[in-house]
Amino acid sequence: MARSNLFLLIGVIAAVFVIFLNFDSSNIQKSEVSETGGELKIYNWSDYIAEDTISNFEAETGIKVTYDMYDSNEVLEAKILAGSSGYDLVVPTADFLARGREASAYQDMDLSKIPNAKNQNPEIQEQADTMVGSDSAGLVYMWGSTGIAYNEDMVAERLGPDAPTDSWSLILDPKNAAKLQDCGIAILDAPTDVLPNVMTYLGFEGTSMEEAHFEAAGGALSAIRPYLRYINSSQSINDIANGDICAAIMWSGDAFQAAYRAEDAENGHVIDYYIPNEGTNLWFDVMAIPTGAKNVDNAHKFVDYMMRADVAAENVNYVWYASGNKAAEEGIDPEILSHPGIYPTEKAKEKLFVTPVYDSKTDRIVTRVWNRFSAGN
Ligand code: N2P
Repeated sequence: MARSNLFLLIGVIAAVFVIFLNFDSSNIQKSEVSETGGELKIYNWSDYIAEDTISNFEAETGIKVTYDMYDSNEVLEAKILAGSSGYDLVVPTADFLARGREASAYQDMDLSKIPNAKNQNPEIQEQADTMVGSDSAGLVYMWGSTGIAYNEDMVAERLGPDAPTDSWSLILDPKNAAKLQDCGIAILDAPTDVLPNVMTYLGFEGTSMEEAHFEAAGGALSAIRPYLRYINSSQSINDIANGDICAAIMWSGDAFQAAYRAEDAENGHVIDYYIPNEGTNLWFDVMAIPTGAKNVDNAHKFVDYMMRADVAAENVNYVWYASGNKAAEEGIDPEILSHPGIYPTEKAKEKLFVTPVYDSKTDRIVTRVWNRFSAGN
């Protein structure tokens, strides 16, 4: 074959190959799009969903989920208020959702696209809606309390049989904190959950927005600051389960997850949780869609999936928080449903309150008091 013909042949073969490749890859892309059903970017609390919920949702819908986690409303709020967080679905606590909506950082949820919204517990949903000032801001995922988790043996060894394992004083009284220092005390890094409860311990209303009450709460926290191992909202689950800390201000479900992890590991640590008799705050975490979300339809599909009774029950059975979903109750482990630390009794409810929506002035006070305490000043 003449050299020029050989080049021509190679050129033709290369061109056919390139056309074939392009044709092939465009086909692959097309079939991926139709198979995947697009994307969804979720930002949720850590330790807040069953292990297989996301993969089951992906398998069922073909939607590709990116799932990131946070452990603080403040971190979520900073991202959402900065705009273009990139998330399609997030789970703020109702007071933070209310503030975010005031700043137009969230869009309405279209409940007509969520048939399983019918499964919601109207009493729970109404409390969140009232706080947020809208009935289409989102659906309550889970709710719970803030209380104290402790290691039965370690605390009894240090404080004796009369340890006040029904009061905030177990941690907030400096005399007790000093005795528990060596086995480790942790506190949630959650000013809007901790400060109001310190106020109830001091005899003020947990719903107070008075500067002097926040200052007093900050002072009480500073008095125990030297005895604290750390201030963090996600580390204490494993640490208390492993016996690395012995008492912690924690959220209800996290404390029960810790108790369960210890039991599972058969490491001999018995972890208990109580709602202090001075009272505590109940909170409601709401699935909500930020303004500017790119995959709004998929966010609705995901919320609808999460609202299915069986899916909601599986999540509760895994994370040990109370569900916003009434229909799920049939599938929830009876031990969880009847546990007063998870679903508080009517009597306990008398002492419970919900942290109010702080205006910007109160928010500044909270931030100042909290920063001073966490810095150890
Ligand atoms: C889950 C924490 C949940 C909630 N680890 C606090 N609102």
